[in-house]
Amino acid sequence: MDISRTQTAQLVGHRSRVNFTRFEAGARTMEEEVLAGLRSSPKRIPSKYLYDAEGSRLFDRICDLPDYYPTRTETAILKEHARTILDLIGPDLCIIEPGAGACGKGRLLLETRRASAFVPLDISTDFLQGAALDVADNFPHVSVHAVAMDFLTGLDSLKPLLPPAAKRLIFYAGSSIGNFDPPDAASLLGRFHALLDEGDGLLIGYDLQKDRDALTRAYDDSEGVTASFNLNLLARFNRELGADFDLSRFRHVAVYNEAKSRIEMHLESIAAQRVRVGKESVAFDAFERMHTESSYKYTVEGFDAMAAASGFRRLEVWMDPASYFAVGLYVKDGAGGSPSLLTGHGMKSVKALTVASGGRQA
Ligand code: AVJ
Repeated sequence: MDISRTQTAQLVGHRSRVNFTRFEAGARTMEEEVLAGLRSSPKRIPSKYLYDAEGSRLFDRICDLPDYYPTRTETAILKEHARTILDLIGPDLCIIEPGAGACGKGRLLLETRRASAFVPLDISTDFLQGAALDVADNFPHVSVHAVAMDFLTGLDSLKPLLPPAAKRLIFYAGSSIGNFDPPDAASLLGRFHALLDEGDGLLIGYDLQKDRDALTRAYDDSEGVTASFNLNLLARFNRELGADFDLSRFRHVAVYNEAKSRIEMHLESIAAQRVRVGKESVAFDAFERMHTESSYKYTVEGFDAMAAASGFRRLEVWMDPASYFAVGLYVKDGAGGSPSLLTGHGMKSVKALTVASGGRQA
């Protein structure tokens, strides 16, 4: 994807600590991408299209569901350990948060007062601009540079914009890394690595392998919110691509693919049918599925290995008592790592630290 235009604006008034940059991408259109996925076999749709305004609203509701353990578990881990985590990297941090949205989790880190700069990144400007102003108002010691960009393709352009600070910390929360197939996850970690200097950190939340029942409950919740979230894809295509999906003729399916350690969301056609999408008519067999999202579940050892292959060494990992979710702190390795990293914090063994996660016991 090419970055065709850049705008930087310093927002006026007393909020001179806030900058806002927008990279506009010459993206392939949604119609092209969706049709390409519907022509392939098996059919698939890029999961990023789940997150329009309505999808983001539904996702926020998912995060509050009793059946969906990841959000509250990660939040509990961060609340309990934020200070320890940030002190392992350094006293004067620039925190870069890809996919920050409303910056909710970034705030948990800023409350420790270990950061002098905050760089939230999000593809959508909807929440970002307001959230950046709010962060600047609430954290007077922090300068905020919000960047609207597709961080999957635009990170190279970010480096020159980063505010000065002693250390950088990329904070990639919410097990978003789990949405990527392993080669893409590894390449994203590689791009994170390229944005950092030796001794800088990566703090990343990822979901852990666990029993199938707990996993399927989390992705096929009893209140049907995840089903609505998945089906909203079709409603979105009806709204934006002039498609004519009948939502009552598709159903949400969540399956744990144990061989690949991933939850898969699908939309299953309940009957043979044809659907118009843009200029094309797409045929579905009865019970044919479209794959709409994967959510990979890792082991600590597996995640460490992937991170190591991208040049990251783990300093520590925190988990809830049920080992449902992990937050790992990695450092970009290299000769001149920071003194604080060389004096005793390296390579700690896996520890399950006590936090009130509310997660179900496996
Ligand atoms: C946003 C990728 C973290 O995989 O758990 C939640 C998305 N999909 N329920 C996840 C999601 C269905 C979520 N992530």
